[in-house]
Amino acid sequence: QLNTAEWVAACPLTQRGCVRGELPLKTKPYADQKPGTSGLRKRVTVFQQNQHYAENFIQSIISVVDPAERQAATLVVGGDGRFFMKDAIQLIVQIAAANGINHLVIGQNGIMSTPAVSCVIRKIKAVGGIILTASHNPGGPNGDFGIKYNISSGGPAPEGITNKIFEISKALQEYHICPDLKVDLSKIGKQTFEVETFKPFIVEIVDSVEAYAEMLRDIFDFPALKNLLSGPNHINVRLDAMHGVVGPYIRKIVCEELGSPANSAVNCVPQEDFGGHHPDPNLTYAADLVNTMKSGEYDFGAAFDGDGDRNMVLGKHGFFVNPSDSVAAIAANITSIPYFKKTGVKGLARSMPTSGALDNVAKALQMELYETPTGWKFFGNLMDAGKLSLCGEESFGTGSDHIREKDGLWAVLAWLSILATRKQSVEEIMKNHWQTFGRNFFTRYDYEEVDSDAANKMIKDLEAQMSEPSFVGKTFSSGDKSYVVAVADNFAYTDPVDGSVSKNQVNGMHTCEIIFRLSGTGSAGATIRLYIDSYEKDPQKIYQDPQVMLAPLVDIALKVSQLHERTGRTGPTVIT
Ligand code: G16
Repeated sequence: QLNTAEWVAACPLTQRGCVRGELPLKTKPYADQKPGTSGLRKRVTVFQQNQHYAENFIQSIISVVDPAERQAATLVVGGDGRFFMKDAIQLIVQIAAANGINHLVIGQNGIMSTPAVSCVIRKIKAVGGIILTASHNPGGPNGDFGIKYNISSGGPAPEGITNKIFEISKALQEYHICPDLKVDLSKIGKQTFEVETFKPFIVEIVDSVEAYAEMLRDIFDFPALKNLLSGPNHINVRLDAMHGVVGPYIRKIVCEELGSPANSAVNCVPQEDFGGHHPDPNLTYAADLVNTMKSGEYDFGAAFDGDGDRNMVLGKHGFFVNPSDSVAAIAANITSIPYFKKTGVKGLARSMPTSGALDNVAKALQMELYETPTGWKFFGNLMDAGKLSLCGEESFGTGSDHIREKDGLWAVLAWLSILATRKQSVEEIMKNHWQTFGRNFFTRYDYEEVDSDAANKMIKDLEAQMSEPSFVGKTFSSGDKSYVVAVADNFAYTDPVDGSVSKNQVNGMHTCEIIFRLSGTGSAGATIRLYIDSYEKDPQKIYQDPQVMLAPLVDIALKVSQLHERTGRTGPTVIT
């Protein structure tokens, strides 16, 4: 095996300085490159310190593009600006060139949000895209990195393809690379390179925001939004990009174009370590925004995650809109968004642990409702088949069939459209919603980085407990509340479009649902999620504090699972 320098020396250079790529480099396969809920996410050190680790995974992704199609293929590449992103992009360029991919479209300086990558893939009809992000996980040299493959629809690769990538990675003995090929990521325009035996290889650096902004102009009523944000009776907004990728998008679209003052947007310069913070838009990690909103100075607040696909919406005084309620409220007010007037509403969907708030709207408005496993990729098939227009997840994801990823800024403009139409506050809109549809009290407890063996054993024992014939019908009590188990199951999903089956998605007790699930996006140990959903339609009871309302169910869930005893934890890391 040659090291890179020896290999370069042994290979003839072409006239533009690119080493021919046909000569493969030897490597050894890794056994742990199985993509999770959304791509391969690991500590940066795993990518940096293991020889050829990143190269192997990139080669495995590119290997799923049919060799016969590569000379006509365009791939979109972009990331959330985190540490190691630029190194990874240079590797993608070198490996794509050596594998005969013809054309890469890359965001300037590598920056492109996950929804923007999805938008560009669709717009230019690329064969797919590679997104460099670990989403809401922390970044920096000791943080996380991630690589994710999206297909030509613009959506995350479905399990059939991620399994194929995994199989290739486990057997990989060599990869192809042009190690001398370097691109200038800062310069907008086309750079062409000669690669022997292939057509000239084109790398096109594009503005990170423009195509995405153009799409939003077509979806929303920009003059109405401009009036809301900068007209005579404008509202005050506070948008926190959390040093993630969405900063440049907020500045260009919300500030420059819709006229919101520059100081309404904070933390808008993407940083490699997200300023040392956790770029996760929830009540714990976006506490700065929550506290600022409590002052009452702002009417509307929102935070976004590292790659710009998640969002958290707050009203004046920090009124929190639970993500499961957020998608339900958007559905109930869908005519405020011009896009849906054009396309019609084909159906609604939510992931299984997401509360049933959306189901109530679907029922009332007689719309089709789909319940999928966790992971945005499951919505893509339904959208491609023309069955789904609007969907959301409890994990702060909201979006529609305008692209095939969840879309943080889209969700914020959707909410602002509702505010502009209804001329009410966020709190009034939500209270009105609960009066009309009833309220699903919802909470999620996250136990991050617990011991994997303990977490797996807990789930296994829960499965065994639930499959005992006497489990259904059992009564559990906490204080003066008692609940009878009506259903106990392990959620499985058969895709209504292609018939593919996803098993073992969750263990749960439905009806007043208590759900236990292991996260698929962590990078170390295991993260246990406990989800609780309880529906209330009595107007006297719908304004209670969810944590008070749900306390007995939390207590029962902890007793049944022995979660604290088994993990040695005394409480969750994050409560939503
Ligand atoms: C990803 C998926 C989401 C999913 C979330 C769940 O989000 O895109 O559809 O809801 O993971 O995460 P977990 O498995 O940890 O519960 P993201 O924003 O991390 O790409």
